[in-house]
Amino acid sequence: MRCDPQKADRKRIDRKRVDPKRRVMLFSAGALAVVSAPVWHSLARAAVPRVIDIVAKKFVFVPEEIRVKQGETVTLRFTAPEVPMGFNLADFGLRTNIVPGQVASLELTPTKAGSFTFLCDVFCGSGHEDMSGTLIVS
Ligand SMILES: [Cu+2]
Repeated sequence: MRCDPQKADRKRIDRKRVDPKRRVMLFSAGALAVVSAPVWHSLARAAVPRVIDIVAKKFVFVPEEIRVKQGETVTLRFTAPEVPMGFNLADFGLRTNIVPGQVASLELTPTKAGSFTFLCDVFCGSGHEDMSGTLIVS
């Protein structure tokens, strides 16, 4: 491909024709995008709650102990590989059924610190009464 000297001159002239105000605006927009990128990145990360996977098995929740910070939003994600179960965290008014083959989710933002008991509230067999765990909010 040959370089057309007239075309190159035209390009040079076009570049000089860009309004200086527009050039400042474009530069400012670019600078703002670069400067704000880390802020947007951290906001996007903060908006996605931490996921805590909980498996409800006969007759235990795995893990039995969940630790979260007060004010931290987390997603509790449940599965039950064997039989239908329930999850009940009465202190925060949260409960769900956990059905084999499905994933149940609850969002939790603890507003108070302490140690709270959660339990299975769907009869699942001879060990059902002892099926509980602890949420520790610090
Ligand atoms: Cu049960």
